[in-house]
Amino acid sequence: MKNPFHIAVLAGDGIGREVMPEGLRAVRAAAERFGIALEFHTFDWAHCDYYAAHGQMMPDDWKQQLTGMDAIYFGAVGWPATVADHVSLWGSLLKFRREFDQYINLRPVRLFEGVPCPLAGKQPGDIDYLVVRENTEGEYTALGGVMFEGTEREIVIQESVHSRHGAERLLKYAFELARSRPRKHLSLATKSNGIAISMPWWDRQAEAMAARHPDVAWDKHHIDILTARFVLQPERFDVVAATNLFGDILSDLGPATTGTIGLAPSANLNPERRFPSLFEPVHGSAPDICGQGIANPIAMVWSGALMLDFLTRGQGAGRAAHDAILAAIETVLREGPRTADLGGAASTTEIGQAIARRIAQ
Ligand code: GGG
Repeated sequence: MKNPFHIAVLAGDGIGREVMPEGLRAVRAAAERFGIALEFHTFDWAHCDYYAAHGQMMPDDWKQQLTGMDAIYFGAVGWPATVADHVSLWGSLLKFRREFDQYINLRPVRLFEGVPCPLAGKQPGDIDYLVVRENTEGEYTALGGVMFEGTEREIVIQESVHSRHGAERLLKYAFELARSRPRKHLSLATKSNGIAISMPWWDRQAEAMAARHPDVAWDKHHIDILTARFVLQPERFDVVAATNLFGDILSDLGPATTGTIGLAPSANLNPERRFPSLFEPVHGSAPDICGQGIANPIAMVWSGALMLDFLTRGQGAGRAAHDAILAAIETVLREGPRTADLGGAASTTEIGQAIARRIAQ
């Protein structure tokens, strides 16, 4: 095991700054208990205040500054009152994902005991799946343009990009992940009846990958009915593979069906470890609740658990640290305290402290 692991800490905007201390508290507690040496490096950029001062989200040498880091622990980005959302996102998070080739965005969705489920009749165990989102191409591009701008003839074109390399590596990761799980099932998000070039092509890529994984059962769902099935029949899902935009939408919808998006973690992975991977909550900066100290830190904490697991390749101390964090989350969600999104009145700090106490036990 590396000694120490170097972790870049970027809290970002809004509630990212409020949940980050609690994520660090949990990660530190687990690392201490299981003897994992971590060195944290805090960077005060990749947020909209930096943009206001410098006209860009990050310094020109951001990549050099992050070189040598083993992982990036990231809060949230976006402060639309001062910087347009597409500017802050493309100026920070999307740069990390693309330049560090974090082509897998792994987003677990799980209903916990003690959390009221908005879906009628669903129990923990009925909702327990992983969204594997393609993270570097697809519908997230800045390719296109505007013609006849500002006139009645205005035309906007926005391209999507789907490479064979990108689809193959995403599907290979997703099928292998499905193979490693007890149910061995994969669902592909598609829209091949309406998006008549790229989506039939994705279906064919999935068929080819499925032929290489005969032990994995798979099906495909058009994205419209897939969203309905996430709500009506979530127990059908195990691993869900999706393009960038479809995966983004599904990984907000999924956690909403488990009570709150405040629980949802994510891992932006470069599986080959050529570049640092990035771990962040699925939620954004939430300006509507920022400054009140009521944000749920569990997504940030769980993302920290994914980070420790990935750093140590899911083995030994790192796996134990991950499991201890998850066990502490489970206990706090079952017994309380709770933040406002779950009907409680506890502060962000109180939840973080309660989790850290249980990790240390
Ligand atoms: N912590 C995640 C975050 O800040 N998300 C902001 C956002 O808008 N993300 C869009 C995306 O993940 O593609």
